[in-house]
Amino acid sequence: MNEEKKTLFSAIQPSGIITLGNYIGAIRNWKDLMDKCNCIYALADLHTLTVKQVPAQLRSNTYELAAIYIASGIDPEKCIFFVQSHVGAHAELTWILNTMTYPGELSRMTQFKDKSRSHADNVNMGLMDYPVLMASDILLYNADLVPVGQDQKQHLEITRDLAIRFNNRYSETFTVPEPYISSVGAKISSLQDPEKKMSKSDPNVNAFISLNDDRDTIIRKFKRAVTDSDNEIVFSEEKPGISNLITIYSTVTGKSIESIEQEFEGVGYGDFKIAVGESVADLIDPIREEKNKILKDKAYLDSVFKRGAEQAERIAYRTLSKVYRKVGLVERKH
Ligand code: ATP
Ligand code: LTN
Repeated sequence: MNEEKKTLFSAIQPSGIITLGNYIGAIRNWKDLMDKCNCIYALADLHTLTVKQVPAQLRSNTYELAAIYIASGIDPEKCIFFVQSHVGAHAELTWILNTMTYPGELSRMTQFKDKSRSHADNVNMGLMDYPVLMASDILLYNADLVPVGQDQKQHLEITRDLAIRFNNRYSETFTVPEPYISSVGAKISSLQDPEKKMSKSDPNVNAFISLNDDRDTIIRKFKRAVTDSDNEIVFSEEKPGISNLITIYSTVTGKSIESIEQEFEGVGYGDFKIAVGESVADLIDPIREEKNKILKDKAYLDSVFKRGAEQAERIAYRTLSKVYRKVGLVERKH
């Protein structure tokens, strides 16, 4: 780790095949930050257990997500890249932080409320405790920056509160992290309900573009995307459907919103939707093909996980033993 560079931590849950929203809101920025920061990227598999998972599916989603990270340009030689459950310190720090977190802080979280509604048959303690595990992920590495989409901002606030609370109670220990949320693309909406975020666990497959979708599927989903009644390609809060498509097109092509409005002046929604679909397919096709190649070599992925866990563990356990000492637990002698 280069001491002069800032440390950055982020993670995605292997809870399904990732969407265009995850790519634009998270992974795309990770790549750009790799040369500027010491980057640590995790596969947050423990977080996925907060909702019911099919065990074999979870395992295969974890390999899929790892292959997608690499196919998207996250080079495991240039960052620390690991599976959360391989480093025990994450669960251990969660216990300590749980003793300083209040139920009221967790029960008011938007994600908890949303998921309690969508998984009403399984509102478990882990679902409520999700942000504390996330805080542990970040604080173990003393991350300065955490690149995430808009939906995770609240969880970053709890993380900051817990870091400050611990530092005040036991003396300076944790770095208080800053969220890094890009101005465009931090919230990509569902293609079927622009008021909702695009989510990989949406039961309606037409609501999201998955990184496994082929060109025809992508274009078909964009053609079916819900838009507003007028036919003008203009970005506006009153037109969330078309504005979402403009945001996607802008982030994927690098063109500004104004230049897109000019380019498509007088063009109907139908043609614009095809243009957005084509541009997204151009982005996703090579990533999907590369991902499928990488996936064939499980031994390679296992070796990446092994090395990443060793690197992460060294940092994480250094922080955890400091925490254990500060709260008064007796040190284990080796
Ligand atoms: P799930 O549907 O299983 O809850 P998710 O699709 O919301 O999952 P996460 O694994 O929770 O995805 O999020 C991974 C990253 O992607 C986070 O940084 C999150 O902020 C970002 N992200 C998720 N959805 C979007 C979206 N619609 N737009 C932009 N960023 C997003
Ligand atoms: N909760 C995150 C995934 C996640 C994460 C993290 C993100 C788990 N641990 C630490 C940033 C830092 C989500 O995006 N749903």
